[in-house]
Amino acid sequence: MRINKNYLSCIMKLLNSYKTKIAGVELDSYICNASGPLDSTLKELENIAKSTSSAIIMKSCTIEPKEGNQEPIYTRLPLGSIQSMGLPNLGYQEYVKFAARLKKYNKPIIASVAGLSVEDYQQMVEAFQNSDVDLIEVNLSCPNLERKPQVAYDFKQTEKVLCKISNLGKKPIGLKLPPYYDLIHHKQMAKLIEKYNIRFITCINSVGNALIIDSKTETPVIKPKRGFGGLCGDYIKPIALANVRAFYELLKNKISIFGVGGIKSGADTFEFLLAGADAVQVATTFEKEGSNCFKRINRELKEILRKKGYNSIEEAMGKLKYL
Ligand code: RRO
Repeated sequence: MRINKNYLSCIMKLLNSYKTKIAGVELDSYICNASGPLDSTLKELENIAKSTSSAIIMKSCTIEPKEGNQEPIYTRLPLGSIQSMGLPNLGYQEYVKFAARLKKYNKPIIASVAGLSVEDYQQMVEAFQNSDVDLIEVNLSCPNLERKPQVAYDFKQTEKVLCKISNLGKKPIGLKLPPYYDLIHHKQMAKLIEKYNIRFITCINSVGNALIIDSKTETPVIKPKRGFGGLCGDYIKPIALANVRAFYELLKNKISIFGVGGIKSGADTFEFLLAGADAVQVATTFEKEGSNCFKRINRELKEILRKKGYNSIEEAMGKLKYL
């Protein structure tokens, strides 16, 4: 009987060793999609639900449906992409309905809200607090709206939003943050995160207002904002890692961290794990490769962990060694 119990506990340990949690919500694996590509329609979200993405993260939404920016808005690059989608989405009420339809897949559902005003954020967070989603990611960092600066670069404006959204219900709230380049900014944001009981963060959104020029045509490669758009992929991985690490050092054990930016392999994922991410989101690689990428990256990560002698995700989390 005792042997059986031990055997059972070993099996359970093994099964749980690749699971993780974001703000107390269990994810079956370390890897899921990111809000952005291929997650705007119910069909796309069902495709994610049926894949091995460990969560279903929905496209950032606004109060009213939005068509997005004028084409061309997305260009693949040798090491990633540049895009200025302009928040194309069906309006938040559709995503509230989608959450109810997606519940049957028994996978955490994460809403993403991107208000055009403080009141918008409040209205949408309230609606998702009363919906079937498990977590609410508040996008404070879309770089692609004309005349709408990224909220999270303005700490006063950020506080106004947090003040309105932090007490609307029990579902954990997270913030999708832009890349910060100075350590004082991580500190300022960390203070607000603690003050308003933010339970998770997503680091980082695309690096905003990058410019890629095609020397043949002598033009930018995308049209909106005279070619200024969000840079994604390999180009931004070091910035994403630094942001994950900086917030991990400031807030470890207090919040969960999603890493995102340039994850295309198990090796990239392992770096985010060492930096302190509780899970990672995949955007550019998902757009390029489709939903099989989640399985492949997960397999590669498990292989790296096995080769290095780590028995679980937890064992390696945050364990960056210093020189
Ligand atoms: O839709 C977009 O243009 C977009 C959004 Br909402 C975002 O958060 N980040 C980004 O790079 N693009």
